[in-house]
Amino acid sequence: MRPSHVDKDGVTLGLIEIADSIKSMEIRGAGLIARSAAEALREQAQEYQGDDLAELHRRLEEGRRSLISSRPTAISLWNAVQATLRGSSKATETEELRALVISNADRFIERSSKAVEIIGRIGSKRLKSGMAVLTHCNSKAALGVIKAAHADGKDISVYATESRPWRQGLLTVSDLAAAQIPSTLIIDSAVRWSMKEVDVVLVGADTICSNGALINKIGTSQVALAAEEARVPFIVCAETYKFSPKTVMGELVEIEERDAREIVDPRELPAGVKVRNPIFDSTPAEHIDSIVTEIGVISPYAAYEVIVNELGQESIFEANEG
Ligand code: RUB
Repeated sequence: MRPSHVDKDGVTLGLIEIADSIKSMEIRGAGLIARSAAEALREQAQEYQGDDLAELHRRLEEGRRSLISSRPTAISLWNAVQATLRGSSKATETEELRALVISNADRFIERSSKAVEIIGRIGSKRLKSGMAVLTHCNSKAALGVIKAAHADGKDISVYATESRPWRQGLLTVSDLAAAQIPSTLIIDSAVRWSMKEVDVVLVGADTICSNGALINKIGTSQVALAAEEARVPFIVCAETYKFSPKTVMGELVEIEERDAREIVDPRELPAGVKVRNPIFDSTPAEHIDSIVTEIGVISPYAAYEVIVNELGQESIFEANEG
């Protein structure tokens, strides 16, 4: 009889729950998705107490596939899973494999959390007292910069977009309120209207392509255009594991499209009307002033170097393998 905390394939219910929560967006935001995936694989390795090496490999592979397929756009998820399983094919005993996955996962989670902290410190140097920041959706990395500036005693205020249809802007203003940072919530279509009062735009990233394009919450590209028109700097806050080795190998980023019912109840629509719900978009490098990463402030055109130097040739080879 199989234990109650694993499914018929030996995948832990904890991992299945995490993959389901990523899919349903209970776990959301590219950084958190990545850390949760590493944690799920860690648990998968820890749970297996047998000594069949092939069986542990099989369980990890099942878990890997189910996590990777949970959401298609954020490369942070793929990078986290690859980093957690890196070197596993060389393990010759179950104990060695278990220990490797656990230590890889711990290292990824620690580095990822630290990266957000460092980005906060670096990015806050770009904010001066009295500045108004506009942010889109709900990005821990972007909010980390705002909070770090506030903690340094700077007087910062924030315009937060509602971010339809999931309204992550409400999370953003709650988070800011908890940190006692004044914020103003606006509907997405009020971005251009607000830009005259904004000094800088800070957004997060789901993926940064090798050509420097940013993939982030739908509407980000419109925010960038409005910022450019008003000569307001558009700055991206992104950990290096948001950069995509897959794009180096020519792969295009899949833009997730979700159920139309997230936008509108079909009963409200006349017959025959189609609804589309793409939830990310691409902002070309030319509209981006800089990217704040944990290794410093870079130009979007340095994305390729970040992928090669920080994620390594190995990740580019793995990306080629699929
Ligand atoms: C979230 C989103 C965020 C990035 C970066 O989209 O687009 O800007 O994921 O977030 P969703 P972070 O709500 O659909 O996951 O900086 O927290 O990683």
